[in-house]
Amino acid sequence: MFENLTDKLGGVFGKLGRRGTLTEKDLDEALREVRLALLEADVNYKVARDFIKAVKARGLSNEVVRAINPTQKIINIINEELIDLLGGEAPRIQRASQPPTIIMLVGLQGSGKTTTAAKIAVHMRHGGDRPLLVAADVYRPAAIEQLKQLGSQLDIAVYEEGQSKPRDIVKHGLEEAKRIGAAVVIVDTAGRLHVDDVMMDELRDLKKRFKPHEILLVADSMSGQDAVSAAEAFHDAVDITGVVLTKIDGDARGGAALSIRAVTGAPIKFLGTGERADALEVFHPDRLASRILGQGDIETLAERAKAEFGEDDAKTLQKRMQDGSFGLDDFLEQYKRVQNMGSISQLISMLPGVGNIKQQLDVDELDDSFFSKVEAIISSMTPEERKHPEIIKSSRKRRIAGGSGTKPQDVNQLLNQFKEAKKIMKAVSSGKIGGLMAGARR
Ligand SMILES: Nc1nc2c(ncn2[C@@H]2O[C@H](COP(=O)(O)OP(=O)(O)O)[C@@H](O)[C@H]2O)c(=O)[nH]1
Ligand SMILES: [Mg+2]
Repeated sequence: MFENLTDKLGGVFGKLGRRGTLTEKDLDEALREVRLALLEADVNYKVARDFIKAVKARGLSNEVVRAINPTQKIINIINEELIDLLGGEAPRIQRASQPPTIIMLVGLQGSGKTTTAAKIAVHMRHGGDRPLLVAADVYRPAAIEQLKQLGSQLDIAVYEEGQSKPRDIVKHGLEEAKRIGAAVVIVDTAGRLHVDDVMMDELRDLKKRFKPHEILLVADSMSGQDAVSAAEAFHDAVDITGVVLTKIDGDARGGAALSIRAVTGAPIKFLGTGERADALEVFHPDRLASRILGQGDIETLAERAKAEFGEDDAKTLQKRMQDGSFGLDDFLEQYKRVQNMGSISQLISMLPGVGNIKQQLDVDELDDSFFSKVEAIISSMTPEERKHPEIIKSSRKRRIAGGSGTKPQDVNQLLNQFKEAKKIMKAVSSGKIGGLMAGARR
């Protein structure tokens, strides 16, 4: 989502990097470009102005003038200010001293409340708490149905009583939570297309009656400055305790995401990164800042790898890589798992320094069609061929290409990639390249 901003900032830093020393004029010029990049990314203008002011004040201080590498120092300052803008490390979900913990989700229609309610329920269950979803969006029957469906898909209890009063639904929902021993109650409320008084009154009423431990604003980061003004309105009405930014997997410019925290003062707690129920990330400002500055996010990548591969699998895999018994079957399976970790373009953007080469890689090309081709080719091989790809010579290549609806060149390419991949695996698993795997197993 922050690609353009990352590119622009990379350009500014690149220019600065060519200078030996940094004058005030250089700094002004660079910061002017940073400000433009922020505005172009749709960052609220006041937020951008204050940000530049803060960076400049520190940039003119001794810490920079005396630095051995002033450009690096400026990048570090921008990094720190970005983390600050994003709100420092966010506190976790506030717990009730007496369960259940009540989490109320608020936000405009379509922002992703219902989806996020289910995601948070999954997240809490993962942490060992039994969740209950409460359907308090009573204005659209489809909304209740949607929550019920998510609940049954994910095997999470849902409390609903059709279109009665939200305050009654929540009251009975809490009784239900006690009955079934749910430690967390997540209330999905009604949203409107625009901020309106009736909706806000209803939310105020729910807040007064039930005193939720968390009131999370669900904000669609694709909707730009509208999301920022809606956030202000919700904050004025119910004092939100945190923000969930959804749809950051989209290609919006991302500035809203950077502004909401500054405008409301409420911490960002989660990021929604896709439609699936597991597409929720705990928000870490330092990681996002690092991603924005083109320095990647190895920590998130490693966490996802760990979640997808698990510790035991990783060990088995490592062994097979080391002793060379890793075949194309394994290759295909790993491919599929990597796909589960997120889209290739998402994963690539988490690698440090990849911003620069991203244009050269036709990343979109790498996504779905690439995977289905790989899958088709491998499926057309015999088990023997998968285990010992070196036996695949030209006549076998032609047969496989025919069977998978591809060209012999495609088969060739895959075999070469596999050979390269195997070399890398061997190096990684024998500890020559330790970083990523070690991270994944932490
Ligand atoms: N790509 C993407 N889509 C999302 C995300 N969160 C929600 N959505 C989609 O946004 C649409 C509206 O979501 P919904 O939960 O019904 O919004 P609500 O009206 O606020 O309850 C649905 O199509 C969701 O699948 C996200 O993080 N990424
Ligand atoms: Mg909804």
